[in-house]
Amino acid sequence: RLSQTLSKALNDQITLEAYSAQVYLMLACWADQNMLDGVNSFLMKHSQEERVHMAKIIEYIQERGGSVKIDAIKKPEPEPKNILECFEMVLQQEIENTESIYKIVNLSMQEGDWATWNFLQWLVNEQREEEKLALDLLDKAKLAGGEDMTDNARFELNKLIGNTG
Ligand code: OFO
Repeated sequence: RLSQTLSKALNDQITLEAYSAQVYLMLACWADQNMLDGVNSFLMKHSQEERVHMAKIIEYIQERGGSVKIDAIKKPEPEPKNILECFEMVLQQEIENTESIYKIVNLSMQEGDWATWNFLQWLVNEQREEEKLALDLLDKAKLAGGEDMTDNARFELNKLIGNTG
């Protein structure tokens, strides 16, 4: 059975994953309004992935006899000013999420709750992949010219990122 401490930490993580999903939604809508439809579709898909993470943590808490309390999600802001800022925000969000997950991994280790430790390894791997993806997106946006992107570069970047999974 989950300890109170781990239950609280996992509940907070649910809120953080929900917040992540909102950040991606906010960025996706910004992209849509800035003629970045490929970027928009990538970010929309990713927002959905964050909700999947949230749902998996909810299921895990319930499976281990803990209780889930759904909390408020803060407003994601500010909107980015350009594509580089947009992907910087993606990277920052992922780094913060990784740090939070590492703290829970640490807690599970201190308690010798190996089931939770084991469950969290899946999230640790997800975060590693997502941080890498965010760094790649940033590189692609820089190569496309960053803030001074030509229309042609914008077109190519949209195509490229729209096909990124
Ligand atoms: Fe939920 O993985 Fe990103 O933040």
